[in-house]
Amino acid sequence: VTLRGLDLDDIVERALGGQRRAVGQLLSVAERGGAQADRLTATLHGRSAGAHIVGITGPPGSGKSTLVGRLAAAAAASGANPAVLAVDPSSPLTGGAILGDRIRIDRTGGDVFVRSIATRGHAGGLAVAVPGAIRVLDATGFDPIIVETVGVGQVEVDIAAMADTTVVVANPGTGDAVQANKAGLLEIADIFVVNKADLPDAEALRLDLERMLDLSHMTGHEAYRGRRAPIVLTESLSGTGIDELWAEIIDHRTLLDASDARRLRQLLRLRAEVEALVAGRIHQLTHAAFDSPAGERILADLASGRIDPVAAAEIVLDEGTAFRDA
Ligand SMILES: Nc1nc2c(ncn2[C@@H]2O[C@H](COP(=O)(O)OP(=O)(O)OP(=O)(O)O)[C@@H](O)[C@H]2O)c(=O)[nH]1
Ligand SMILES: [Mg+2]
Repeated sequence: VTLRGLDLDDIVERALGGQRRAVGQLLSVAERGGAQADRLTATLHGRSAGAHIVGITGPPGSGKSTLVGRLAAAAAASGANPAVLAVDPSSPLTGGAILGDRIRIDRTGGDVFVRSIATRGHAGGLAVAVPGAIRVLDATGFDPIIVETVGVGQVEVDIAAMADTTVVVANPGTGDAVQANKAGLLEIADIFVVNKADLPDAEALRLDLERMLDLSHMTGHEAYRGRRAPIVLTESLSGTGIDELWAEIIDHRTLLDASDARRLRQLLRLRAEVEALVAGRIHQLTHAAFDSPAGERILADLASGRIDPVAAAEIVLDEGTAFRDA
């Protein structure tokens, strides 16, 4: 199997040897999906170094990219080897925003490895492409892996499911606390960041968040009921509060490591990835079935009333592989 004329195994070897260009090529494979991505998964599964995965989510424009650039720089300064994955979960419309992200991050992140991935067009979507990309970065020695996603509905909850530590970003004077509450973000946040704390009412937002957390008893991932998510005030433009945020992330990591929670989260992640792979395959199988002569017969039988839709679904599930391979 080749990647633009290059051998995948060769690229894997060079990526494992630390060549960043090769890492980038593997990320492209994971992003595209398909047979090559499947082979990459088979090659890299079992080579996980157990990198800490930090998810950063929040509303558009809340300063996530600026924050992530600072955070990655702080991680690197402490001796870690961070990578940043900026996930574009949505439509071609936002495609341009990501390039902007990359430029901003590069400016503050120095030598940090930064990569944007778009998941439109990927058969398994975000739920397959992002774990694939994380697997590449983990196996090739990056730790922590910081995943930035624009907060658009369900996606941020999905990203939280992929992270060991989820950081939810909010801004003063925006009603973000109420929004976060409505979107179910209070439940998924392990750490809150009030970014743009240089703006008025940052302290008021902190109090709002504290009150909501106290009232709702929603304190981070389920395994941590009883721990109230810390709230860190940051000014990403100047870098104020970033060291404190990095310290809170390390604290949370230590907390996870001290219990079974880290392993449990890993199992949940793998399960979610397999579920997404199965869903993707069933999708493909169904299409293949109806594009085949047998599928046309099923449709004709449905139309004439010889079989009902439930029976047709059973036939596709039972014999779909044969249809596909025919
Ligand atoms: N005043 C102030 N502005 C900030 C701060 N952090 C970021 N900004 C500004 O907020 C704007 C958005 O910053 P980004 O880092 O692109 O925000 P984002 O959340 O990544 O945006 P999207 O990826 O488009 O959702 C930029 O103009 C930043 O300069 C801060 O701490 N204070
Ligand atoms: Mg951004």
